[in-house]
Amino acid sequence: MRAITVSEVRLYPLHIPFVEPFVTSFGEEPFKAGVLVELHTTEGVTGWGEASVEINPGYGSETVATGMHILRHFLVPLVIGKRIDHPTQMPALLHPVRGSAHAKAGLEAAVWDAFAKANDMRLVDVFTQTLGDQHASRERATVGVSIGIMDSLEQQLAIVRKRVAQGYARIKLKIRPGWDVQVAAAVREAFPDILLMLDANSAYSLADTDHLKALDAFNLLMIEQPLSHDDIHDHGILQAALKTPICLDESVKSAGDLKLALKIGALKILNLKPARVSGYTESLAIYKLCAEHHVPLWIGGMLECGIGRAGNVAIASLPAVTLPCDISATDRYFTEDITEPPFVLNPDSTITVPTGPGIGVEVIEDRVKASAERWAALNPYPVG
Ligand code: OSB
Ligand code: MG
Repeated sequence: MRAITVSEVRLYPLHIPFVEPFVTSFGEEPFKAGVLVELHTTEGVTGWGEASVEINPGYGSETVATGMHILRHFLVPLVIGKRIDHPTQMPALLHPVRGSAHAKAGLEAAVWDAFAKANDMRLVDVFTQTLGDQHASRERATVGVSIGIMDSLEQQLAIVRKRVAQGYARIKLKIRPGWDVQVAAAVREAFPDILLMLDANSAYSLADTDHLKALDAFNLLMIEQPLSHDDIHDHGILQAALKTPICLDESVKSAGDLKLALKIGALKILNLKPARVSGYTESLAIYKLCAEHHVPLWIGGMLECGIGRAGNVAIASLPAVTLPCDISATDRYFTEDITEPPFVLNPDSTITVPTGPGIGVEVIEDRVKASAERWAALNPYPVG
């Protein structure tokens, strides 16, 4: 494999309007934010990565400002001038910086893309080469859709109807106290046969155990992250009381967290997001653990633009990803993405892995610049 040497890294704050607002138990995402990483190498290849930092320190604690700060002043200097023989060296290179998983994942993704392009390979084929031939891409990922909290049950049912008609393989509803049992009951009654799951984004505690038990009546595929983002222990206690399988999202930030959660029975299913676990190298380690231990696995999303989405589709196409993923078609999020072509939903509820080298989608530079300007014009805080 051909090594790459990093010569320059440019950062852009991201701002893309959503087609519909996205509300979770910790608030509303008014537009898609993030930091884009453009990485140049001395060999003349350009790689792109997306750091899924958010406007507020809600889901993942990192913001656009912390992402820009940590990348510019701490992470990027660790790779400038470095020769990288393989992208799996990235966690060791970035080791001096603790935390900042989303920022690290953005930079690591740009390195994977550049490395794949330097070797004229698709990103997914570099993943397979790293994992072993038995993990060849299925060329498409089976996908569902994540639906935000709505103002009324009627609106919620209407959007579920629309997404089911579009052909999504699984419906995920965001819940929070006051918007949970009655919503699950209404959607299950209207759609008796769909694959249905809920995502609480840490909105409950063990004191809600009896209330959450009521959800066992609705034949749910799983409930995602009911308890605190940093509490694996209590999920073990809750899982023992619930029939509905618990899926962890926020609580699993590394392969080590997953080993602990498996050992104490804190989950039956894993949502793997490359952004949450610091990047693709740790993601592949977690993927391998799930394959070895037969843990049902799916790939989650952070409402990514096409850059992050392409990487998510690539991982989601690997054979040990056994459940529908939170990767929807581009038109579910944006009227115009910053990459082309858009991701579309196939009639069999799948999204196809792009065929070009690296992430396989074209980054439209004018749109990247326009997006950074929109952030600068509208941003809620300066990013320096
Ligand atoms: O908890 O899975 C989550 C989006 C942003 C932050 C956290 C989550 C989500 C989603 C959206 O559920 C999934 C998607 O990208 O479609
Ligand atoms: Mg989640």
